[in-house]
Amino acid sequence: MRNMRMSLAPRRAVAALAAVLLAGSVAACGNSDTGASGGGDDKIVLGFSQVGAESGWRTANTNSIKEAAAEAGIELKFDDAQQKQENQIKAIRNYIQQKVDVIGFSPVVESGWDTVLKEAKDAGIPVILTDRAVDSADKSLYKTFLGSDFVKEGRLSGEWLVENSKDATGDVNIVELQGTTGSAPANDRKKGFAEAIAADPKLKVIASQSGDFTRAGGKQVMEQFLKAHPKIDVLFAHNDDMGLGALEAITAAGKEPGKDITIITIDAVKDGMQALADGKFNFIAECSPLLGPQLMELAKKVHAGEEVPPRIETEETTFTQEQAKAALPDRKY
Ligand code: GYE
Repeated sequence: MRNMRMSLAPRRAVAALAAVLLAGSVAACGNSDTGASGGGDDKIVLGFSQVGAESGWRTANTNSIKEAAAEAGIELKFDDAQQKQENQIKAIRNYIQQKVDVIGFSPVVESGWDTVLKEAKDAGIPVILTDRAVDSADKSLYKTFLGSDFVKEGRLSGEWLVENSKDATGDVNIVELQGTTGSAPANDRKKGFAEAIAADPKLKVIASQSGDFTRAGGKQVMEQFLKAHPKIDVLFAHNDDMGLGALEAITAAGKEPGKDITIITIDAVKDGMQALADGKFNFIAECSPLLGPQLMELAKKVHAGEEVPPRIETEETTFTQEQAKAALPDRKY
């Protein structure tokens, strides 16, 4: 008897709770229905996990995303992971818990995302990759990847060097400042560049190290390169910021950037373009950070359950010193 009474009471409580919850969810549905037809609050909520604030490119990218979200009427939850994968995983788990509508995400490194992406998938939350790729074999863990072709950027940089080293006699010694270790742009830019310069055996990479995509990193590693290698002919930096940091080290070592050492970088942010126009850099392969508007379009589409292409590539160009001078006055970032 006692047992029965005890088991009945909770059952009734559970039923009552279920009724309340059901009523609540019906009411919620009702609200969002009226919202769709009558101007209520049915905003799409996008949780975005950003890599960090390591470079001019990243700042422009963050601004583009924030502005585009406001323009598209999308509620943006934004987290800066300070270039740490564990912070990104934490942010994504928070978004899952908060039941956001869509998760957007620029992965700091390529590996190690399967578990958390699976959690998002199981929760029924679509994920959009922007800017950087993941190496997950299971492509169903995300809806699409919007961003640049980093291998191409590396290749275009290498091809320019091959073309402009034709008259050089003897070895051309190249040092390389890599981006963040394990990141898609560092892996791919290195690969594309190496493939292109293989066309000319006198082009030799004599040192290659990560400067973590930052000015401070670029300066510090370039100082080491200059100490260790008396003859450096070319610097290939995986982004403008590392190249800009390296400029300080080169000048401090009594060398003239752009003349004694040819400098090739990637991104084409304003400060990089200024250095190119000033003759301190020699060539930049562009990488566009203005991904916000396309990201918002994609967020709307995946939220509506529409099919989207699995890969969307950003359009970009390259700049010589003369082209930088012409483009600089209109450069927005
Ligand atoms: O080139 C660099 C930034 O992932 C394309 O990250 C991006 C890279 C960009 O820190 O400046």
